[in-house]
Amino acid sequence: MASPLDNLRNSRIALLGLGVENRALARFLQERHLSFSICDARPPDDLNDLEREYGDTLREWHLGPAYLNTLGRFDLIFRTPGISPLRPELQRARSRGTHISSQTRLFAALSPAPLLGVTGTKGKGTTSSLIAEMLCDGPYRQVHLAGNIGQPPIAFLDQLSDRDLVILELSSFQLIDWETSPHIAVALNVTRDHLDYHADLDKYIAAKRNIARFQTTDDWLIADRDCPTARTFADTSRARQLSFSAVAEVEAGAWTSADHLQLHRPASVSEPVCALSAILLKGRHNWSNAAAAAAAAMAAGATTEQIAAGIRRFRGLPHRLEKVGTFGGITCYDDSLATTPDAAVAAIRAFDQPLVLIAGGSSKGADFAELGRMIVGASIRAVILIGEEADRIETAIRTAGNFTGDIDTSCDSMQAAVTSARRHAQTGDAILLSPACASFGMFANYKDRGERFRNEVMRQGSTKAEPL
Ligand code: UMA
Repeated sequence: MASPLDNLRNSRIALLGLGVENRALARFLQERHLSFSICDARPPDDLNDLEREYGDTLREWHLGPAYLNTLGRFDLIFRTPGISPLRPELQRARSRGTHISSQTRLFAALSPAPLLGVTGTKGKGTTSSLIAEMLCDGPYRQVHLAGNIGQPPIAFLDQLSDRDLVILELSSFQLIDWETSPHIAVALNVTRDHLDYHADLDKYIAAKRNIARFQTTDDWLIADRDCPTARTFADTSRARQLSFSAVAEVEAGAWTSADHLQLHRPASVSEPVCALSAILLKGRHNWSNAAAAAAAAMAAGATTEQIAAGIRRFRGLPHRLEKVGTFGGITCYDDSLATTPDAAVAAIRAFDQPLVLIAGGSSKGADFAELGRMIVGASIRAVILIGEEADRIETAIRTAGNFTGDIDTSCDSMQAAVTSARRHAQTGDAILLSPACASFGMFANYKDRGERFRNEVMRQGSTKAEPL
């Protein structure tokens, strides 16, 4: 059988969408003197100097609105995650014999190191990073963290050996066409998301399910016992199973009791790992992420002490309930990664003090009813709504009941939103950016949105917040 590298050598290759992933793949191909073409919706002016960058290895480029018209001429297309393999143009190319792959799939086929994959609607980045922290002194020569978190793993393929471990944060966009599953798979909560990409909720769940679907009896699946959807992943996996819960004891895996994170090794009894107060991340949802990480690290060979040390060291990731500044007694939190209503609900739940919430953004077909109920029931002094979903969120709040706080839908910039939030907040309150929506339209991405929030908070005179 031809190896994946032989296949590359004998194929007319197109990189479809030249973003973070396919730029890393282009470098990989260039280093091996394998030529490729580039197709991208962006106009030529946005992608200038391609010839200078890729030299002789670049065969053709098809940029701008007609970039999908020529797909049939390639043997092998590496799609960027943002382009669904179910798009009609890709389906047509496939029916003519073109093979559709991706940077992550190629990496999975070539990696000598075992893979630990983490998926779920929210918490993937935090959980993956926490696992890496728990395993950094573990049984591997080196532990690498990559995937949707922003690092394409093909970039470090050459450094890997079978004594390493690669932890991959995997999105549904990446998993949708996987035909293998990682050795250790972690299925976090799965709720409604990305319905602008997937035809319906079942298709979104089916994409995520691929993380476990092709596992063998040598593998491990760690599923969220508190999520009915993630629990069903066990039905289609042949792997050995662990679970985690922030609500009740599990038979094998990790869970949180009233005051401790507990590990339950198979055929043993539960043992405490650390006090819940050692988890430096805000919110109960992060107890669940810590339990998921502990169970995954246990499956990957970490000792209880290594798991506890990882938890104590981990201070969280940017844009996830990150403390970014204070105005006198008012603390500001950037939770820009909360791009779904569920994530914003979890963020609001993490606070004891009154809040001024900044939410809204672009549409992903989300349902805001639960968020509306949460806002009405929580101690929220005001809600500042921005972006195209502002009206739908306001309607959800008004439908949910009698909201006694203010709703401000007049802000058309982050500057105006922070100014309004400051006007409404009182000493002891928190200002929370937790948008419940995607960022497109007003911002380049969630990072840009979070950075603009932080910059605006600093510009308006905040002092830098002490880290957690
Ligand atoms: N493009 C097209 N046509 C399209 C869509 C995109 O031509 O229909 C082109 C764009 O013009 C651009 C290129 O493709 O030139 C970039 O596309 P991209 O943003 O899809 O891909 P990358 O830059 O490679 O980033 C991707 C992930 N992006 C998406 O899934 C949309 C990044 O996740 C990920 O960090 C990176 O690979 C490394 O793996 C981002 C994300 O929002 C952060 N992920 C979603 C999430 O977390 O909810 C799934």
